[in-house]
Amino acid sequence: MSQEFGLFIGGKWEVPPGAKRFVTKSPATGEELGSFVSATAADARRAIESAGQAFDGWRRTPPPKRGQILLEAARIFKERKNDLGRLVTQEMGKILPEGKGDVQEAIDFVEYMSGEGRRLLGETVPSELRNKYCFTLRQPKGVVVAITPWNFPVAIPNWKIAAALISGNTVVFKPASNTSRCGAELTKVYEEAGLPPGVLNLLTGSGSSVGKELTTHPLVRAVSFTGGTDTGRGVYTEAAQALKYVHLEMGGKNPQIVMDDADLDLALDGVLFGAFGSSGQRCTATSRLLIQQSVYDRFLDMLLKRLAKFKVGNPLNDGIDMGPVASADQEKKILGYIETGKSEGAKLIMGGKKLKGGAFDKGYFIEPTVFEARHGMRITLEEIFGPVLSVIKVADFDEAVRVANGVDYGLSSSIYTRDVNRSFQAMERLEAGITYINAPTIGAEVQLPFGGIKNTGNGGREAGTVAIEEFTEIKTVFVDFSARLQKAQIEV
Ligand code: UN1
Repeated sequence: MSQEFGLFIGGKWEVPPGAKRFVTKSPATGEELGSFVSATAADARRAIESAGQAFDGWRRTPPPKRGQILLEAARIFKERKNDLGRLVTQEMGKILPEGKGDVQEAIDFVEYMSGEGRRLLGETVPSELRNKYCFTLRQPKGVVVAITPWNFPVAIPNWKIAAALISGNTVVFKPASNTSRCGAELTKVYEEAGLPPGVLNLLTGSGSSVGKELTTHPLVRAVSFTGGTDTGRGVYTEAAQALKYVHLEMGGKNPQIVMDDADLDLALDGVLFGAFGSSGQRCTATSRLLIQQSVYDRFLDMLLKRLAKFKVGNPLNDGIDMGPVASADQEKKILGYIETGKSEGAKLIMGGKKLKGGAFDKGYFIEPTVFEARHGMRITLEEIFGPVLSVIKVADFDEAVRVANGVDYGLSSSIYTRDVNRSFQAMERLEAGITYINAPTIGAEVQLPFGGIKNTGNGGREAGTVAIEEFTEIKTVFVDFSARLQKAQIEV
């Protein structure tokens, strides 16, 4: 099914003369999925300029009309949900129900944002003077850049693109290289939905070739980035010099706490889904399991029994619990962390190896891995972004909160308890942008804000109605209909 794609600039798919190409491959089978242009800095400039030219027309398109185009895009996404879900699974490696879930999350958000076209609310505030109105308007920023990761190759680009478009911005979209096919297919959906030329532009290729242009070009007003902390820090620093608005969404080291009064079967289902869904490659993945000591042995035993039956294999097949990790780089990094865990004295109690033999040899498969660890070891502090869970024994609720908060990240968190007071204390005390009560650390819904504190981000939120804050400027308007000079603050 491999196919050749160009860049999408100014409403046209084009292959620049002399363009270099790269391919994407399934991390499960090695099958080639598409060939793409490695965009250069000059291509990035053209994409930004085309977005700049399209801006005036798009910003003047009434938001409800923009919403209609989004609704049409959502309809096409729905029509193609199975095919796109399959593509996500093939190109990124998450199991098929999760591949389709990725597309569903995009559909949900694009539909939600289409309605925002009839809101984009401002505020009306009284004036201190007579015959004067004061209110605010939301206006687009201009050309915005969306730099997106491979772990949600359809959902996350849409979180950014749909919020940016409904707000009246034009977009340059740069997906992660290894999920370029998903990036190209979703761009086609917007093209077919009737987006005017230049409103959405696609650049494929490596961030090192186009990154500088995307973060510093004078026409770019905002950069929205989801990905690793090191890359995010680089984007932030470079864009800061050019005074761009930057929104960052980065790592996590998300804890699931299991108290001794929890429904343990429910907590078990939660941690399996949270830690090993998408092979642990979510920013929201459960990477630490904090168990209260009185139920520690029992819960760990339940976990290991279930994991022993876990099926790892081709993510397109039925009955598979976990697919491969997304790339050779991912595999190397995760296996490296497993070695780190062993060498710092964590006890490996499940998995820990690359799977070999037969079909496994064509891909990057790692066993679901569990360590008994002590808080403070590197594997309990750093984001691994793979199927590796650190289990930590805690004496009581206070220690659970202290350990949960004892990391540099703060995206998601979860507690299983039947004690209603405890659950509210957890809501208040866990340092994270998201807290789940009796549910795993993954599974955010699009109508609520998504994002984290500490090194997870720089304060913004995606999804929910607040998503548009990232992509709008507030204009304050004063209308004086007194027909004379009125002076605020001045005594008369
Ligand atoms: C991410 O991991 O980068 O809550 C996003 C979740 C998904 C989104 C995750 N709805 O796990």
